[in-house]
Amino acid sequence: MVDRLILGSGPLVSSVAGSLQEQSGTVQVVTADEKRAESLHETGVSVFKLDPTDPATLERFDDVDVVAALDTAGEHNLAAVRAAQRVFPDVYTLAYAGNDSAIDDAAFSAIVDRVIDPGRVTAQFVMERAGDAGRQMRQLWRILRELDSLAVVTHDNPDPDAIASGVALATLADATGCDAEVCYFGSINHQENRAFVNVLNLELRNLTESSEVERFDGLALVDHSRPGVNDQLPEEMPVDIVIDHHPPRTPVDARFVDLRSDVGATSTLLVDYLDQFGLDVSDDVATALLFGIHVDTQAFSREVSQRDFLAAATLTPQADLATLERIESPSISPPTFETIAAAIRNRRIEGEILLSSVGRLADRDALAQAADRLLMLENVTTSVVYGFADGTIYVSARARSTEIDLGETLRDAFGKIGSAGGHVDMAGAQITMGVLEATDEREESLEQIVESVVADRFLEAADTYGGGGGGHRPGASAARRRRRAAPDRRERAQNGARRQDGGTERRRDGGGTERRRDGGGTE
Ligand SMILES: [Mn+2]
Repeated sequence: MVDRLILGSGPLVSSVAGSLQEQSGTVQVVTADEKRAESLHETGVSVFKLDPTDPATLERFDDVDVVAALDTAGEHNLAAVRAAQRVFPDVYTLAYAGNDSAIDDAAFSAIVDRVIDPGRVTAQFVMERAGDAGRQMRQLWRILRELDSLAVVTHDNPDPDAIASGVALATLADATGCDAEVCYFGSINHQENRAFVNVLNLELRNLTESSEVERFDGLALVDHSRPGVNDQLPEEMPVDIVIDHHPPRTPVDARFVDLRSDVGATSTLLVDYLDQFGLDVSDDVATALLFGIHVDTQAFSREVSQRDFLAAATLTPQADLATLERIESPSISPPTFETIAAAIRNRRIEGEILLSSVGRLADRDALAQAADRLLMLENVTTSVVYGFADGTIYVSARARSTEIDLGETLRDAFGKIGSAGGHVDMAGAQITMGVLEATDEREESLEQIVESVVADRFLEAADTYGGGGGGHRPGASAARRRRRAAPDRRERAQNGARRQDGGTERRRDGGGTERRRDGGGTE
């Protein structure tokens, strides 16, 4: 039995036969070229030095699965396929059309099951790289080539998408001879993000001073687009490269700008560049990028595009899914566990709103996680968890109701006494306690103060702003009616809050980002 019969002479015959050798099944080459036959024989390929266009030659084979006629000359391939079809009438045939225009395309495709047209393949390859689509890639390449070193800065308290994009851009830079380092301000606190960095051996530099960036030849921003907004760089710092998927609020100034808000993750854009550059990345980087897309699109459910799926598909063969599994279910630190426990224990429910004070905070990132968990409770559509540390009250809120706009509600409740902001479905606030903590040593009363400051104000604002309070509150239904009557505002709030933050509070960037981003730090 011969699985694959390869007919003809030329370099394609050798390369295809060589590759097929490594797969299961048998490969048989028939070529009239003596030299080709010899060299193939030396590499261990089974070869007959015979005329492949003669049916009598092919009769010695049976059970052929596929015939590939790969001679340099198209007309030889046509003749070979004709011969093969006489001997094996039902076999699947592939043929290389060759470079000569002497043969008629139509005749070719009438006979052969699948024609390989080198002109079309080459044109497509060239168009992808020399056409409009390749313009960005070439420009990026040129800038990277110019720079000796590059600081790739993520947004503060980077999430997996920012980290993975940074690492991928550094890989691109390295390939052009530019020495790149991925840098960030803030911290990586969430256990999942820490596991992500550690397990995948991602090299990141934690910056404390913006002057540390000055020793680099160039500056790139990933997953955000302006210096000084969601990073600690001076606003006027010149930027060489911006790659981001958040729509900018103001024009972005850099030598190279790639802002595509129609994709779900910056990692997707980086996969595109890696592909266009023809670069292979390490398994760790592939895994990181896949995780970045996974997290930012909330497992391909939120703001996901065809490009995100394609990028993920490209990464999947290389990505280590077992490692991803380990990252996704990291162990939780005892203080975080305690905070979640306290939040569950201390919960009170007003309609569909769950409020819980956790008291003094050991780990601020635990707050966001507690709010996430408590939102899972039956009949609860909004969770608000708060605690205090270092003279500041921290609030983390989550909603799964479409009736309430958390960002607006928190701004309304705490904007005047602190900083607040965020998205429709997740938001945060912080309120400086000022003299309160200093004058009162007793924790019990502190907690009472926190309770009245946070819970009362939130409920009041929710009445005016949302209706997440559910049916029992008379104001809520009125607010609901108002909201329904004004769908424009609603829509704007949703789009705006979700997308214009220049970084968003992804669940996994934990309280860190929430506190900086949603805490009034945005424009
Ligand atoms: Mn992102």
